[in-house]
Amino acid sequence: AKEPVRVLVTGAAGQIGYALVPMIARGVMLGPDQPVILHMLDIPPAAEALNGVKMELVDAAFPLLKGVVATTDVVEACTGVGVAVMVGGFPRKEGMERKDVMSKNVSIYKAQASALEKHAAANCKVLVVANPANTNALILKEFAPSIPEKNVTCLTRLDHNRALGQISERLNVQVSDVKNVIIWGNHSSTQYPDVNHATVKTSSGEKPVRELVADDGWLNGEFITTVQQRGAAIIKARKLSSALSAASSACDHIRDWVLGTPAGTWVSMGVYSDGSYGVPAGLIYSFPVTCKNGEWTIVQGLGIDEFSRKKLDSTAEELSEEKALAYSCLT
Ligand code: NAX
Repeated sequence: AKEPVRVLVTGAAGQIGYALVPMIARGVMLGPDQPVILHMLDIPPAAEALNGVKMELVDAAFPLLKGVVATTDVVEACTGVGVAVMVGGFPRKEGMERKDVMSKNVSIYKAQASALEKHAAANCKVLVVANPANTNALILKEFAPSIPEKNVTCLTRLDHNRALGQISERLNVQVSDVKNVIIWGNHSSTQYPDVNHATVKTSSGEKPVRELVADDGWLNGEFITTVQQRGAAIIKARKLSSALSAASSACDHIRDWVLGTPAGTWVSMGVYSDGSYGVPAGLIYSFPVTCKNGEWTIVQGLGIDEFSRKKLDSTAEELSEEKALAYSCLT
């Protein structure tokens, strides 16, 4: 039998946490034959609720779940973890300045970076979900210099899956037959959902999404804004932000990273830019990636037309500004 992997979920008493921990305990993230020990971290005001989640995990009697640590102690939470899913953060409240929210998250991610660096398992893989996800991941990377930069990523898979979902609804095809959309850039409304290389599996082979949809007006307009604004649409409908879709996409992100992407398929991940596609190096930016042997690689050589170029650049610009703002909070 395999040794259990310790999986950290921060912000585990929150609503994404509540959807995510049972998925991990069922093997959705690391596979149906991989035992896990869940490490759940939250802050003292949420300690009692966190303990309630632990009680429910015990009650659900998950066969793969070999232990649960529920704690408000960052060191205990980080010790020995092989996967860290960072969902905890400081949300933007009404009337708050962007800089104040950034400053709170910078101090959270700085502290948690140090704890992970000192106490996590070697080669720990980190996924940041909490917003501003790209910039929180960048801060975590900066303050955990001994964690390889390849191991620090942020979640844009939810946006990627939303794009697949929109194409599948529009064409009335199975979502599993749609592939190779791309989310470029920031997990924010400046992200660029790109279908120029996306295909659909049909009875007569793979066909480009552009050819099947045959409506560039929709693809260059409403499709993009629907994906960009989907988070806001969910809040409007549910009075709460996306949770089950975020949790499911976080599992997809880690599963593909650890177990590999299928041949001929890429996914979107926020990763440390090496300058590919003219994106400034030193940002955490969402790119198309393939994964093999536990490592992601940016897909190279895709054509970028003029329309796309502008969108890649403007989301990069926003990330550069966020980075500058985050650094201005470090005193
Ligand atoms: P909740 O407010 O329900 O949960 C957040 C939890 O984090 C709370 O229990 C809180 O006590 C805890 N927390 C706060 N500070 C902490 C700290 N320093 N250490 C540990 N835990 C801490 O929010 P939820 O709806 O679960 O969303 C969590 C985060 O995901 C938010 O930042 C949200 O903006 C972000 N999202 C990111 C998405 C993505 O695709 N990247 C999509 C969904 C979501 O909006």
